[in-house]
Amino acid sequence: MDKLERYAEILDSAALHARATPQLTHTDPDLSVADAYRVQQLSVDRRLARGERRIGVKMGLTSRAKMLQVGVDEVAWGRLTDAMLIEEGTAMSRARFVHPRVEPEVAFLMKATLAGKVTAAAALAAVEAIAPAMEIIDSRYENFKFALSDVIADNTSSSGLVIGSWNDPALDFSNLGVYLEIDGEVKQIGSTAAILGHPLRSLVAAARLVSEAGEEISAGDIVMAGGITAAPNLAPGQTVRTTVQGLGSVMFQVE
Ligand code: 0L1
Ligand code: MG
Repeated sequence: MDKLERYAEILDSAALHARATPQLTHTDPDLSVADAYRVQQLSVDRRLARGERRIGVKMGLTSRAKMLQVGVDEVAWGRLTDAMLIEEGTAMSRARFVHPRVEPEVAFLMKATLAGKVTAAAALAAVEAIAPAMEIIDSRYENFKFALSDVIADNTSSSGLVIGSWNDPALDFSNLGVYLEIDGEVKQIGSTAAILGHPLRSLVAAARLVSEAGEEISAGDIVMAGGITAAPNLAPGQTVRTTVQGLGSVMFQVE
């Protein structure tokens, strides 16, 4: 087993058993972004080998605040599988995660292939529908701390997603108000414009980055556009709801 395969096994096992692991860059400070994406691919391959199905991709580090926090000026992406889906209105088990947090997002459902360098108009033409959504991020690293290569290798902390009702993408979704409530109390307020100025820019970036990895976004795929606000911690007993102006609400519970 080579080094990158070993890293993939460590991260996959940490996710599977909900046990935190030390940052890879603590012992391998020169781990490159390219090698980190290879680790991500190898760890997701292990999920697929267990029977999980690829359902799309997620974009991460899409807001200025997150980029500044991690010290980068490029977005990152991760791969989504069906095992990460949490049905809207149901409960997720806190025990399956290391230290989960929730991000309000919007999700795209694709109706056509999107690959390479595309315009925003071409990206929009490939969208079947848009929905209010939440991503559950759960870094597999101790104390939720990582460098860029660490988080990319860790599938950009991707661990769960909840999707609300699908809407016609013809409505202007560039600057919709968003709020995240926990137990009926508003915890975060933002706008879809926090996603790179317009969520379509995230889709354009996704098409480019996924192509650079030799893959594509296909019809039927879900693309999570990226976090809109800071991500609060999740704890058992909470009811979590995100509302996106004009798109509706999406909720889940934590048990
Ligand atoms: O989806 C995201 O923007 C999160 C990317 C990874 C950084 C984090 O875990 O906060
Ligand atoms: Mg996210």
